[in-house]
Amino acid sequence: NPISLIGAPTDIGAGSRGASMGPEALRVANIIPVLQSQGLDVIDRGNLSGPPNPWLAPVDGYRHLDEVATWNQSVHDAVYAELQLDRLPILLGGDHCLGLGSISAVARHCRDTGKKLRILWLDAHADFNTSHLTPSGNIHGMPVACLCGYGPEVLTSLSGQVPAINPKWVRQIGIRSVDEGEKRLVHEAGLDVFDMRFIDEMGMRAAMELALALVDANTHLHVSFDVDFLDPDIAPGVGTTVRGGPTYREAQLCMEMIADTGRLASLDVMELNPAFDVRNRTAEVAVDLIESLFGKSTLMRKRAR
Ligand code: DIR
Ligand code: MN
Ligand code: MN
Ligand code: MN
Repeated sequence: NPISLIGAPTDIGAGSRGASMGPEALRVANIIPVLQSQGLDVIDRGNLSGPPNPWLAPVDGYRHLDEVATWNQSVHDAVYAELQLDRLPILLGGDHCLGLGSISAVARHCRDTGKKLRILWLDAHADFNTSHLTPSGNIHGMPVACLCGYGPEVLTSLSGQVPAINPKWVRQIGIRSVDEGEKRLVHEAGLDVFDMRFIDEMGMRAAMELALALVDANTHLHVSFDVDFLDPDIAPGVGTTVRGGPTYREAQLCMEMIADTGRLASLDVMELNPAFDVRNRTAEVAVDLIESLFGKSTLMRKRAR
């Protein structure tokens, strides 16, 4: 399908400022020509707008809940409109709280069309906090929980149905930072987590084979790529680095194996924070990986798997 880029320049759900500059950094790193070089038809819809970041302390366990809801509603509407046009939306974040609006739209679209939804959540973090569990009040630590129905109504109901998704549809890859209470809820909800321990022991290939095992011709595959998924050695430009992430090669393999399914139908590229970056190199690594995700491979391959 043809691609639509949607910029969401905000850091409304994050713990540090600067993810609002992410969409432009990805454009500067040539995301559009790189996708075009893969033979794809690309339209840049420009940036959404929304409330400024008032940078206030949390209230009842949430920072900026009203503003987060407003931003997510406009992300939802923009992503849903592209899906209805049979286009493949790429959300350029922005912090990861906006994965909620994006995936709520995808869930609604899958309900409309009878598609099976699978979500790959590539992240250092599980993003499964609630207002009671969160150590920070930052809503970028809560989108997966909200999608699964754990959260305030204004965030859980964006897709038109609560919960928007079943936790069994989610595969998390690269996880290495989960808060104490969050850990319990992840297990209780039954998320499928391929954490760094799993990847160390079994390898990225085995993790991705299992994560993609049930993807079939009727599957809408959504990838939510938090750039802090990557090891900070190759991706310093994020607000919350966590040591011990996937290397450049492991991340490439992850993207290539997703591309091989041919089922990628929507994408979020989130948490890129140019204020922490070094000469835009994290944006460039992210764009390299996106190129693989959309089918770049070194040689023509006959199912090497
Ligand atoms: C931490 C950090 N778990 C929190 N979370 C995220 O504040 O909830 N950082 N998502 O990117
Ligand atoms: Mn569709
Ligand atoms: Mn993260
Ligand atoms: Mn995240």
